[in-house]
Amino acid sequence: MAVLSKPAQPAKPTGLKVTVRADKSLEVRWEADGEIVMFVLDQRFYQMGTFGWGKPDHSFVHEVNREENGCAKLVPFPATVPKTQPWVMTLTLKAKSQDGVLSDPAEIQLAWDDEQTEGATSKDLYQRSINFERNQVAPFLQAKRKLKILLIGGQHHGKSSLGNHLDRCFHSDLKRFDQLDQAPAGTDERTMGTKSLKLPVGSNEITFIDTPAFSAMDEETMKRLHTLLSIHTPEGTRRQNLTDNLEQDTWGFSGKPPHAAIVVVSLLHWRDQQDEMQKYLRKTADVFKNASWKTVEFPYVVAATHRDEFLKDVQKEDPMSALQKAVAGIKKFALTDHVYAITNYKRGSLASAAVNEETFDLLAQLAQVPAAGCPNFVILATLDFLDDSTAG
Ligand SMILES: Nc1nc2c(ncn2[C@@H]2O[C@H](COP(=O)(O)OP(=O)(O)OP(=O)(O)O)[C@@H](O)[C@H]2O)c(=O)[nH]1
Ligand SMILES: [Mg+2]
Repeated sequence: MAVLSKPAQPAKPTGLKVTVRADKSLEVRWEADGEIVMFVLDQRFYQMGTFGWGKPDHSFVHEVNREENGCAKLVPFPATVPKTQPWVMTLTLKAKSQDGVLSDPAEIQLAWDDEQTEGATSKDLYQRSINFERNQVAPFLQAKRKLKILLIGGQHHGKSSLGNHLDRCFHSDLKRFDQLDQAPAGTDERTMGTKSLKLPVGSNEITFIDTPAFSAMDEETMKRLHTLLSIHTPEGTRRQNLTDNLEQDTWGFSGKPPHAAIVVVSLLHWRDQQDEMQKYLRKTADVFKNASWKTVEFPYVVAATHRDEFLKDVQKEDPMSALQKAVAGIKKFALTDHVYAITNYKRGSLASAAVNEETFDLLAQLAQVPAAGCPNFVILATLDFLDDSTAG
């Protein structure tokens, strides 16, 4: 009697890649060798935070005929999955032979925050701006003090994008054009000199000062950062001009020094260059802790940017836990509990309730710090006769 040989298992597809379009439809591409007639793509959605706990909340199977479609599939976002919730999505791709035998799976995981509708986006941002103005920042601004906040950090961590993000949030309008130049990914340094961005808060304003990158935290850079924290710097000041001239302007007669700073740290840099980032943050924190008169620390918070890319790229793990772990690590090395994970909104994007909340928590924290005893606040009480036009 002839022995029937078992049909061979096809090779697993390779190079599985997914691009997420703005409407969250997926461009899926891969490569495959051998006698394959079809691919089976299994798509599963888990509510963020429940991933790894059992059954998916939604699942879909897509079949791709190799002869007709090759090794690619455009997968629309399913109408039954609400975009207003954060999701973890897994894609499992198997090749199928003529004999109906399936290959081992190639897998990829993606995740993203909730997405508000256009109407909900402007309503939520408007409400948060009003609350911030009335409850958080009013006591400081009512005393006619203009809050000046520095945006500092390494190259391409998202300092200028944070300025644009805050501008869009304060105006409750994510369609606003960029106010500060951002760097296309991978290019040279974008911001070469300090640039102010004044944002309206009721009848007052907060000035955010975008700065050139402070990348390697060597002794020279630390001195320059110290100078930047301690004196008023005219618009357009370049990094190399921040010499240690603290003695010349201790009392800020040429203008008011900044009140606080946002240290901008990309979660992607933190993930990929952790040793380097740990040293960088510790040295930056050292400068803040010893900024003015070496007795009182300079107020700062940390914006951990690229939350969207970070969540999207987490594989085989609950993305929210991975994010919390990264934030905890940044807190430890930046020597502060005030670390907020955000996505800098680009023009035309939709907001996420989670990101709006982190953004306004960061701002609320910043508004608390100067009133609570920043040394510059004490100086300002005596220097309020200064014309604001000199204050930059
Ligand atoms: N996906 C995503 N991209 C971001 C985010 N923040 C910034 N980017 C992108 O990261 C790149 C660098 O952003 P910039 O704002 O120019 O960074 P920078 O720190 O001002 O850069 P320099 O001025 O050159 O030091 C740009 O391509 C931004 O669009 C974010 O939260 N998410
Ligand atoms: Mg910049």
